[in-house]
Amino acid sequence: MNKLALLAAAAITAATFGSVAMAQDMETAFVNADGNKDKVVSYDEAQGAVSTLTPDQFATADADADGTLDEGEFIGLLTLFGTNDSSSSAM
Ligand SMILES: [Ca+2]
Ligand SMILES: [Ca+2]
Repeated sequence: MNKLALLAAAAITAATFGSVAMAQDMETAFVNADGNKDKVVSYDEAQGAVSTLTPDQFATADADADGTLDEGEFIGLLTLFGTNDSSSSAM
């Protein structure tokens, strides 16, 4: 019984740390995508992170329609794709 409780606690811990790590991944992905470090990701920069990105998808993620993605919008874009694609899209 104690072992089960430990396993449950470990699972909860893993889930908690997993989502924190994922948030940090998203932040890292944003920093990596922002090639010129102006704190926003242009369409070209976003394509570097998501090679299959279409203008429509970019426009969907660009919530305030200013033509660039801020960190929240970029994370929204990654969420839209349901994946952290930054490692697998390397040429
Ligand atoms: Ca930029
Ligand atoms: Ca925007």
